Amino acid sequence: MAYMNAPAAPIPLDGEGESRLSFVRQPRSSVNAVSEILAGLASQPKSLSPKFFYDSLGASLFDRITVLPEYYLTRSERDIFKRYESHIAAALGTGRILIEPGSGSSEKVELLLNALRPGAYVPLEITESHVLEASRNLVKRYPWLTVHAICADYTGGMDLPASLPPGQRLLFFPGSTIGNFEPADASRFLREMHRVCGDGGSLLIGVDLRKDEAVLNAAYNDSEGITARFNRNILTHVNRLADADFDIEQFQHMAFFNPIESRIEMHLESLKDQCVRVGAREVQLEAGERIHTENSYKYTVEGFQDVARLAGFTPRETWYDEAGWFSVQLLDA
Ligand code: AVJ
Repeated sequence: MAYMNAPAAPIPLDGEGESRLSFVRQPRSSVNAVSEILAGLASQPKSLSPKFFYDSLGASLFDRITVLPEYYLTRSERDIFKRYESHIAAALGTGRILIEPGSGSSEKVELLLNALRPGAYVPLEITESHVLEASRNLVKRYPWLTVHAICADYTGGMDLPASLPPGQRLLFFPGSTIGNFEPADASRFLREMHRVCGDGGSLLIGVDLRKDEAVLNAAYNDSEGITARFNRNILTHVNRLADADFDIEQFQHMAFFNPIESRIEMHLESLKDQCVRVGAREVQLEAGERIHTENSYKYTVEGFQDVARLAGFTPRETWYDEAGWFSVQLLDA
């Protein structure tokens, strides 16, 4: 990759911390977004990648989901980080090179920064404004912290700049984002994280667990309808990305637990026979036909550890919230 060897040029900062922040950017691939959208809508059943949920409205709707009474995932994980902060830090030691794919606003890592005291923090985030704002705030708030920010789509693999400081690596992948990956893609991504970990590296990962179906179904069908708005907003985003004319009023949110696949599925169900223009193409939908927008796999601890072992990891420790609904797992590369 061309960007791999590009020097990490320090970006200008007004305030303090400039010398502790560098930034590199992977060449944009928005052309691929359009062909990915078209391919998904041409397949049977129709689908859209959940990564298209997150335009700025989608990101703020997701933030509202995380504080809903029914959506326990974020709360449970935060409880684990707070409660076991010192255990996690003791297991990992300080001075690690802390790498976070899909870092967003870097909120979660802050819960562990003081305890982990990493040698450097390396956030990888597709939205440049998010990674820059988060990184600027971090170097201001943590005067000892060095940040190497990378704007990249990690789903295509992680090509880290050769200029990263040496040291034992810690990959941080919270939020049960791994649940969005199909089993084959989860295996592939775990192998990729194993490669990036290198010798002596570790992975700290948040994994949502299989539980009572009523709890799972409620978490994705909240009474305020925020998840429904989040789901339908993918069409608004696709309208902009691919010059399409979806009318979100003509689609209904649908989310349910599929026990055979052990996953929550989200779909958008067409309320009528309709024809939608997507760029130069036309997409036909029948009444009741669905567009599959997300899977959120729910693992058992043992089931996830088996997958991780096949990717080369050795499970070391697992921490749970009080209800035992969510897990944070430490795996050695
Ligand atoms: C961010 C992928 C963990 O699957 O629970 C929340 C996204 N979708 N409500 C999840 C989501 C619907 C969330 N992850």
